[in-house]
Order: sequence, then C-alpha cells, then structure tokens
Amino acid sequence: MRIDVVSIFPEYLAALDLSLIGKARQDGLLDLRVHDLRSYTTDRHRTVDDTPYGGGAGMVMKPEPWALALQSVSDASPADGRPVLIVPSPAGAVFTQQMAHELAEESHLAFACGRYEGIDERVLEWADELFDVRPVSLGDYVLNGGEVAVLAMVEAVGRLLPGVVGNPASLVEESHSDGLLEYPVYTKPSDWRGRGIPEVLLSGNHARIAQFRRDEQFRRTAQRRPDLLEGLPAGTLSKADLAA
Ligand code: 6GU
Repeated sequence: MRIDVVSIFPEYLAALDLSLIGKARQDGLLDLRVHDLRSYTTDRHRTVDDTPYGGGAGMVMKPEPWALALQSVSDASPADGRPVLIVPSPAGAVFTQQMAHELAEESHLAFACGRYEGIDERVLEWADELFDVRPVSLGDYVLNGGEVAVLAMVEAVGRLLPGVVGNPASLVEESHSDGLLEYPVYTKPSDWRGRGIPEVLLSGNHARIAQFRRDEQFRRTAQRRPDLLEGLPAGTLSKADLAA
C-alpha cells in the first residue's frame, strides 16, 4: 500500500518509523511518504494560513499550497482509479474498525492534515476530481490538528495489511473484530499479590474457556459500551450471551 501524508509538521509523523508500522515500511509492505505543506508555498514567508472570510476566531489554511501539494500526490499515485483522500476533522464521519478494514483494501491513501480552524472548503471540492475525498474524525473531541489522528488511522489500517501483524490470529480475537469488546487476559504468575485468575482458564476445557470469554466480552460490552450492543446484527447474541 502507498500512503502520502501532507502536513506542516512532518516531524509529527516520525513515530511511523517505529514498531510494527516502521517494520512494515522496512519490509516494503507499506510505502509511506510524508510531505511538508510549506514546500508548496511560493511566497518568501512560506505562508499557509490567512484570516477567515466572515470574521471569527482563528486562521484558515490557504487553498493554493494545498492544491499544489495534492496535485503532486495525485500525479505520483500508483492507483488505477482515484486514491482515497482522508481529511482528518472533528466534523468528519467517525473512524471505525470497519472503516479501517475498508481502507486496508485500497492501493493508495492520502491524508491532508489541517491545522488552525481548517482548510479552505474549496480545496475539498476541487480535490474531488483527483481523489475520493473523505472527512474523518476520531471521535467527539477536538485536537489541534490532523497529525495525531493520522498516526492513529495509519496504525489501525497498517496493521491489517497482509504480513504486518506476525500472527494474523491475533486480529481475530481483539476488540471490535466481532462488534464486542475483547475479553480480559491474564499471564503468569497465577497468584499475583494475592489475586488469582478465573479458574476456568486452568481447566484445559477449551469449550468452557471459549464460553467464559464470550460471556466476559458480552458483560464488558454491556457495562462499558452499551451502544455497541444496539448495533449488533440480529442473531449475533445467543441465549447464553443474554443470560451472562
Ligand atoms: Cl480527525 N482532527 C481533529 N483536528 N480533531 C479531532 C479529530 C480529527 N478527531 C477527533 N478530534
């Protein structure tokens, strides 16, 4: 997969050199390039923002540097069709595990990191010809810019690419893979500071262990995220789940 990120703080994205995603880049599974928006300015002060029409607080990102940067990303695209352009914004659609899976199927993703009060809206209209433009939010709170959101989204998508996570089975039993939160996990010692572990986990009875974990997933989800239970497809929950 090819990923391009445009930002006025390219150093923010240095974390993508580390850990699993850094390894995926080294292994050639992910071709990730970060671009400095300021290198697409043409004035002496490398200006990327200006005051908002209509007044109000804060600054707005000027359209022309964005058009030049995004044109360059589009020109270099290896994709057949329009690449997906994610525009991180608290005013976007909420990013989910399902969205991560869908994005992991794409050959080319681009991210446009806004700062200040956002990017001149006309850029998104203009970019529609070159990209499948999607404003996306991490959730209902406000960050200062899109960079931290891109770190989260690239990690969530990148770990789904074939070969990035060593044991693909670990993608199956994690939170949100089946619409529920994951079950609690324990490791040695079995007695730690006076606390034991659920005895079923020592039973060697795999059917009972599976049922215990399923019950815990349901109990946890009901307690912490009841909203997720509403969204489950009909028939997902067994009688045993409902009794848990
Ligand atoms: Cl994607 N961007 C910004 N600036 N703030 C956010 C966000 C994104 N998601 C939640 N808050």
